[in-house]
Amino acid sequence: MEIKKKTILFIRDILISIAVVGVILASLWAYTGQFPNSPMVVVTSESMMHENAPFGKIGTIDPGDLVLVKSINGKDDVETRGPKDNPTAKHRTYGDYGDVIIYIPDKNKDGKRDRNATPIIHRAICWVEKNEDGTYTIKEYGIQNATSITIDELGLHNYKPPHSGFITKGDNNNECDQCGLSTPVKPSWIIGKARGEIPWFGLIKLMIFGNDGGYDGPDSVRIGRAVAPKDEWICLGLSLFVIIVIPTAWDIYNFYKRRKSEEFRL
Ligand SMILES: [Ca+2]
Ligand SMILES: [Ca+2]
Repeated sequence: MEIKKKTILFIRDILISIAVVGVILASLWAYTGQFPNSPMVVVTSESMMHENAPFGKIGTIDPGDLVLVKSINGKDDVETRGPKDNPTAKHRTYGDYGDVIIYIPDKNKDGKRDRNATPIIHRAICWVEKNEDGTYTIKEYGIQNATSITIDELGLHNYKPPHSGFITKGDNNNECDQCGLSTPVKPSWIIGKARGEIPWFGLIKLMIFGNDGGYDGPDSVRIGRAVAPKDEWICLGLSLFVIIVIPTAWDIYNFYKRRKSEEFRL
């Protein structure tokens, strides 16, 4: 083949690749409304894991998962779960009822989100309304005009939050975030709600950037700076094998086959 023709084909291939990536990115941004920020996040911790997850843990949020972050249009755009045994939400996401949200926490509890804090990805359980007279109302739990909040299953006892917001909780945690991680989550602190799941591939990022303390189960395996359950590593390895090794091997096979037939002709 002439060099000129080869060059044209090479440039064409590159342009097609760029176009494909561009279309994918554009549709992810269109869906999530996050432009120019990343439409996805990599999950680092075990706080949303479910014990009974199947091999590979598809359908729950685990270390190394990538999830889409869909912008919200205010408070009513988040569906809360409500009580564990009597959920108020109809739709299920990631192994339980209600929406999972990604938000910037208020760790020092001054009523403002801490801009430099690592975002938290946890389930929205209920909305606490701080009334004008200082009492609290939580519809999901049947609490009305109470002087303080006590909900055993969330670990809240005589809780008196400084403002209205969402009570949030990791599915794998015993207590809600408002027991220590953050004050109730104001809608403006929410980056988005979690949608979809690309399992395992976030581990590639975590191998470089790390997720210390992200997972400490008995089947934990550390590769590079990432620590995750063994089955996730196996699934990542198999996926990479299918995506990279098999097509490459096929190309090499064809290359030698062609050379053989050329030799034969000579
Ligand atoms: Ca998962
Ligand atoms: Ca703060």
